Amino acid sequence: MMLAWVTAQDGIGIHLNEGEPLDNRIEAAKGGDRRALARLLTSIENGELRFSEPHSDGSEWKILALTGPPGVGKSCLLDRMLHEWVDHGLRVAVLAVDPSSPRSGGALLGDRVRMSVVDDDIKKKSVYLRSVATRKTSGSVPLVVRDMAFCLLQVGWDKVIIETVGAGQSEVRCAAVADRIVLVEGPARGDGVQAEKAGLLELADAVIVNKSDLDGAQRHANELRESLHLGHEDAPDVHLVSALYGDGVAEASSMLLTLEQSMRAGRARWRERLLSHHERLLLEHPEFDSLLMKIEEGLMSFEDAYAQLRDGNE
Ligand SMILES: Nc1nc2c(ncn2[C@@H]2O[C@H](COP(=O)(O)OP(=O)(O)OP(=O)(O)O)[C@@H](O)[C@H]2O)c(=O)[nH]1
Ligand SMILES: [Mg+2]
Repeated sequence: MMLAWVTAQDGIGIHLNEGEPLDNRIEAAKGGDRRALARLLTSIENGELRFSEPHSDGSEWKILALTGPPGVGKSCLLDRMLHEWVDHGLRVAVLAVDPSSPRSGGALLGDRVRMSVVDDDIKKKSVYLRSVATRKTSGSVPLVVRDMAFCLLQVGWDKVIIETVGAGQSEVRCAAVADRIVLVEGPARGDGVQAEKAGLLELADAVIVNKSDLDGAQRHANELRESLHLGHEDAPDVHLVSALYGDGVAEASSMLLTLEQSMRAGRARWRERLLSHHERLLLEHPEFDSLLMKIEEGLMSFEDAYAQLRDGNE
C-alpha cells in the first residue's frame, strides 16, 4: 500500500491507488467538491494518506474536541452551536468519532440525533459532517482523527469540531489531538464525578453541564466546580446549558470561540499526544504482526520483540 504525505505546502503529484492525482483531489476539495473531500478523508481512514499540521499563527484555536459520557447531549448541543457559529460567518466541519459501542450500533452521525443545521439550505453550505468509523481504521485512531482534521483545515474549513464519547483511553486521546477540549456533562447520576476517573477533567479547558432543565444539573455543576478547584488555581469555568430549550447556548457558543487553553490541561494533553505517537510508531513497524506472532508462539521474548520494534523506529 502506498502512503502519501501532504504537507502545508502541498501540491505534490502523488497518485493514490485509484490513479487520480492527489493534488487534483485536493484542489477539488478546496473548491467545495464534497465528494473529493470525502474520498480524501477515506484515504486517511484507510491509512493511505497523511496530512501535516497547517500553518497557524496560534492566536485562535482550529480544532476543538467536545467530549463527555454517552447521551449527555453533545450532538444536540453541537447542533445548536453550529447554528450560532455559522451565523457568525464560520465554516465548521464536524468529525464524530463513532464510539463503536453497542449503544450506537456503529450508526452514522445523524442517525442518532438529526442535526437540524443541515436542514437549512443556506446554513448547510457552511457545515460538513463526517463520522469516523474507528473499527475500520488500522493504526492509531487518534492520529487518524488528527490527520482528518488537518485535511479539513487545509482544504479551507475554518474550524474542526471532534465529537467523541469520553469513555475509553482511545477516545481520551482523540480529544487530546484538539487545540481545546470541552467536557460536556449531564445532571448528577449519584456516582460522583466520573470524568475525574476517566482523566477527562484534567484535560478540559472548559466544562459544560447540559440538561439544565432537569433535576441534578445544578448539583452536578457544583460538584464539578468543587473537584476542579481542589488544588488548582486556573480551574476551567463550568457553564450550565439546556441544548433542548436553548438556555445558555448563545453564551456558551461565544465563550467557546474565544476559549483560551488552560495551562493545567496543556501538560496532560502533551502526555496523551506523546503516547499516541509512540503507539503509531509501534503499530506501523513493518515487523509488528510477525513479532506479535513470535511472542505468541513462544519463539521470542516480549522484551526482545519490544526492543526490536522500538529500535527499528529510531
Ligand atoms: N432534557 C434534556 N434532554 C436533552 C438535552 N440535550 C439533549 N437531550 C436529549 O439527550 C439525548 C441524547 O442526546 P445526544 O445529543 O444524542 O447525546 P450525545 O452525547 O451526543 O450522545 P452520544 O453521541 O451517543 O454519546 C437525546 O434524546 C436528546 O434529546 C437537554 O438539554 N435537556
Ligand atoms: Mg452524539
